[in-house]
Amino acid sequence: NSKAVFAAVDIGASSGRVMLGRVSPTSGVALETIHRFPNGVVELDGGLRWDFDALFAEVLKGLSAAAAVASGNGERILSIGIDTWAVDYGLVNDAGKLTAQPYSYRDERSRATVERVHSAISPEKLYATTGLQYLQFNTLYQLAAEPKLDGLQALLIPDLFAFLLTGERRTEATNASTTGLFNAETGEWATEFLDALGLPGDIFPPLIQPGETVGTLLPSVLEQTGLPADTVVVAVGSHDTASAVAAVPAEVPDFAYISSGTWSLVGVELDAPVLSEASRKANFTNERGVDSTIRYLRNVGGLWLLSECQRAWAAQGFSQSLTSLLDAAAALSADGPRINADDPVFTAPDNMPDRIRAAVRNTGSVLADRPAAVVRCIMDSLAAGYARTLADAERLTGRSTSVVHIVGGGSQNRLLCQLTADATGKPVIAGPIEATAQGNVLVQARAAGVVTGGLKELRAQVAAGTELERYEPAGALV
Ligand code: LFR
Repeated sequence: NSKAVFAAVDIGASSGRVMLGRVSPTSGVALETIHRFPNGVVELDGGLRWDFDALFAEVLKGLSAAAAVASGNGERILSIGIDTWAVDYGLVNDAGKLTAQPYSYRDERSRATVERVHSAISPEKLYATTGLQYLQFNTLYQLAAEPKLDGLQALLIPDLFAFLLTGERRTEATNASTTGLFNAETGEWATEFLDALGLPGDIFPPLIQPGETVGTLLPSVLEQTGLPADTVVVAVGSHDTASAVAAVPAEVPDFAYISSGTWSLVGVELDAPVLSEASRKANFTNERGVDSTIRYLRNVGGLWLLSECQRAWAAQGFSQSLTSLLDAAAALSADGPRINADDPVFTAPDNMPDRIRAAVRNTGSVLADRPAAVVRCIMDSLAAGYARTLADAERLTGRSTSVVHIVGGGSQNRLLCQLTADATGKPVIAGPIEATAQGNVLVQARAAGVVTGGLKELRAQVAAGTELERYEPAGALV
């Protein structure tokens, strides 16, 4: 009668990890990182791509280490849940082979196809059905850039992992909602758009909901990992942001959230999509959350700006720890220059400090040539972007919010959290850092019957298991 544990595969744009999640029905999720590995876009075959083969090898390595740890503890891994970034996909042929390493959304090939897609389906019509914010790299624009799709199926990145582990082809619904080919109201594929764009009707496999079982592991996977034969892959909020939002430790209904990592996803949770023209013009998205909720949010720039600067500085031989950089930035004045952190000029990799300096110059200001000044500019700009986006969300939904939860890597950035409280005028509750993995594990635990309830109950589990930090806005009476 070994104790049940869950494996979470959580891969972001800069690193991936395989974790073991132990869930107690009263004190939340305890995560143990079993294997961590780097990720990043690579230049390959004339494009910016993900080295999927290398990632899959790391996942297998992590799962076999997890199997060894669990069996050493007398524990049993009941299931595996997988989440990654959204939008991107790999093309698989009839024989189940990946035809190329998947393109990254940071590749610019889809820029050229946007107009063609919009001449087949107007942006107004696209939004009224899908409710998806316009981003040049949304899946439909990427698919429109493919030279050939006959006989191929597109598997979104987490679904591609699940397929290689189980042999089952499915599209998990929260991630399907980022394709631009998914109906926000019905939760089904927008097949009329597939037709209008001349895409094969079965370009995506059938939908699966978080909590449903994808399948058991292939014999070759059992052999390579040493996992028990009854281990299953369970669909979770496979879009990392969906898992993160499911694990926002909110205790009041009128909360806003910021999932802060490579990107910052800023918004509120709704029961039904907002598909108005005003919402389209403000470029808010209606992506699916766990339990068919709507993640009403906008992509704001994120810590990508910072990590790309650090990469550039390290290449120039400048290496100051992030902590001391942030301390130096915190000591600078709050009225320095700002940029629009969401500007697509920051999407591609390389030369980030130069691009930020150029953006500041375009606003008529000057940015000092010191890393701390650049870091301060990024932090002020992100906090301003968060405040602006939150105000837009309140206006467009007609709801006010009383508290802002920051989850993900950015929740440990004290400067960013305080600046966000100051800019929004609302208290900020920071944590957990690993919200995505927590959401992943909790959906599996619920599917296994270890925890029960809706998102409210899952969130109470997160709150019970996390030390949260609270930031009051400057000038507030506390
Ligand atoms: C965050 C995220 C965002 C999505 C972006 C690209 O990791 O998943 O939600 O807009 O990556 O896929």
